[in-house]
Amino acid sequence: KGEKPLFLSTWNHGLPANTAAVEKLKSGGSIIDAVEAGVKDTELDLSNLSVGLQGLPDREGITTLDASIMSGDGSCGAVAFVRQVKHPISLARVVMEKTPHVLIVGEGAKQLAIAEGFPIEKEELSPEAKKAYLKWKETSQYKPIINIENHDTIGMIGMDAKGNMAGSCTTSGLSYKMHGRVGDSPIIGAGLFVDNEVGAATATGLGESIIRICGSFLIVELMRQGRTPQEACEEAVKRLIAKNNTNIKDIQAGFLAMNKDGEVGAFAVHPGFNFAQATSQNNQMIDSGSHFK
Ligand code: SD4
Repeated sequence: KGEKPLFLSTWNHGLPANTAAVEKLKSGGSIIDAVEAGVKDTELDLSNLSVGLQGLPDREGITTLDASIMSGDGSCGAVAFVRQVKHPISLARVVMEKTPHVLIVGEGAKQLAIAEGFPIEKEELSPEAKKAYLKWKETSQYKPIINIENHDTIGMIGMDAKGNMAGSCTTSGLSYKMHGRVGDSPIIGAGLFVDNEVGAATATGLGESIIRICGSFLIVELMRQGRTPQEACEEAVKRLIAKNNTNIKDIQAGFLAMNKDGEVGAFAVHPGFNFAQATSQNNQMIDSGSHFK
């Protein structure tokens, strides 16, 4: 059915991320190397205000990062509420490969980064983030705005030519969140889930709404029961809407999925969600369908 290798990544920055992932595979890297290299590209993208240290800060003016990585054999690692680390995805990989744990947060994650020789960056907002933060402080209104300020998390899922799957997800989370808030991206099963026997899924959008339904795990389990990736994504969106019904017009969330045959699916609550799909020859943006039109 589908072509392998195959990569799916959220939003426009998914294009260069997919390119980096495909290159990594071509140069002999593993599928885990590929999904790490892919989103590292986004973590360095200064134009992206929702991923990496250039991301918009929380209410206190501090940028804190969340990331997770998972392999199709069930190995996984994540970090949350991390400061001053440029590549939280690589730190998540350290958690997966070098510790007996799955999730390490905050100061402990920074200590791990230091122990592993990660550079610790100066805590300083980028000029663009600072400008946006100061403007936000004038009113300090917190309301998640769909598809405008909170839409740039990168979630990537991929499969190599042999059918091994992996995924990665990295974000600065929602802008102007409460200090210490953690979203879906570092929560295995919410922002990311991968199982070589079935398929993989990742999420973007309002993390709280995604955690509530264990979105990515739900999609993989629906595929295990025989749904196509597209049907599974649509069902997850339906479930999300049912569980977040009171304020659904303010909530955007989108899901990406692939199964082990290389079939793909994508669906969102509202219009505006797009993703990049790459094989070794091809890399293109696709608009996802949505529940509300
Ligand atoms: C979060 N899911 O922290 C992230 C935000 C996001 O695209 O996906 N933006 O809730």
